[in-house]
Amino acid sequence: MIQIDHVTLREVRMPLVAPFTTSFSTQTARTLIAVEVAARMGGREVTGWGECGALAEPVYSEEYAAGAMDVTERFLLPRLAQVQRDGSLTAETVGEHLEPVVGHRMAKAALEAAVLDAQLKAAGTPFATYLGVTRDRVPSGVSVGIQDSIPQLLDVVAGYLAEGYQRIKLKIQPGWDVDPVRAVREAHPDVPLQVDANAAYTLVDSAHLRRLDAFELLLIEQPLAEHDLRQHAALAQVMTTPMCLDESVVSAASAADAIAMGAAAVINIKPSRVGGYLEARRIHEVARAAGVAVWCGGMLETGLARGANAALAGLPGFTLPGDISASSRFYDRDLTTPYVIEDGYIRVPEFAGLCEEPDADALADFTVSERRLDVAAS
Ligand code: NPQ
Ligand code: MG
Repeated sequence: MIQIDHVTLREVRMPLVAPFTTSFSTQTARTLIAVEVAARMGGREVTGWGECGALAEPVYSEEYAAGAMDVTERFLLPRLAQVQRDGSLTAETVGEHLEPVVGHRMAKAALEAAVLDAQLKAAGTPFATYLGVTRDRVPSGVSVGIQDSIPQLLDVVAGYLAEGYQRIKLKIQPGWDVDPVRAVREAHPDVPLQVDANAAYTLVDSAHLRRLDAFELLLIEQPLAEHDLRQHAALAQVMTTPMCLDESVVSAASAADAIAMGAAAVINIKPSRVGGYLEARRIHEVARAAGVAVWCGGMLETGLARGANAALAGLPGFTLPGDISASSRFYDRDLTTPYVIEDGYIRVPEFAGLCEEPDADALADFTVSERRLDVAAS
């Protein structure tokens, strides 16, 4: 059992190495909430860390960083304070205890991750061992934003391939799709290539989207809106490119629905989007049972979550390279020792817990506001 004493929520703002443009925004910095849980376990004090994937604005999903901070303080922590009184709090029970709070999966995921990190650190157990993962490294892919021109896109892609990335993902949107994809495919005939639309199209665009079938893509990710499962199934009927869902899959149940409806041949699993690593593992099981491939997506994580994503991607059903890039893809300076790409792979961490203790100076330099919340006393 774990007893949380207090939690510190930090709003962290990390400049990006280059603007990252998708169909829903152009970002020059990553604002996220870092969660620090100070707890006692087995009479010992232990600290766990997690990060909330919500963006500063609700443009990728309905959650946003300031809202996640508020819901954590007002609704999530009071519930954990309540249940830990009878000594039944563990990382494995956080999800069910927070179930009565509807939605807010990214906020819940950050809290569950911090409690799990504390629990595993107290036990001296690496996350990979906890998951039963034996792989010591996972293939690394990279997400390439929308660029100002096709020559600029070709330069950027060539740079990532030179760094060793094994798979290229191109962000697309209406007006930036067939031509850039063709240019990259013609420049790199054998490179594993996929596209991500972040829900920028509708079924009206299906004839246009079918033109992407000519480029031997691994998959097309989330072409249609989050709730459009039937439409994704209809589009999958007319495209040869495998349909992959991201925003639409928020739980094991929604994964099962999408698979049953023929809306997903592949699933992008993001621990933050689905409420945490434990639900992510359940989605892995659902997909594997259905013969559906999965890969680990990215939310521009800092070192507080990037290593744990690599461990998750070590599970057997993760058969495609994930968006688990080197820290340098987005950050000149990370909160922990940066993750580096080695011969196209990211190493699965061997340290206890989900992440290293963040560097105090980096954390202080990137923290724009913080709130300490007492739990044991509340
Ligand atoms: C995706 N991730 O697969 C998301 C989109 C995303 C790596 O493409 C700040 C700025 C945070 C942009 C989180 C990737 C973001 C972001 C996620 C984009 O759909
Ligand atoms: Mg995506």
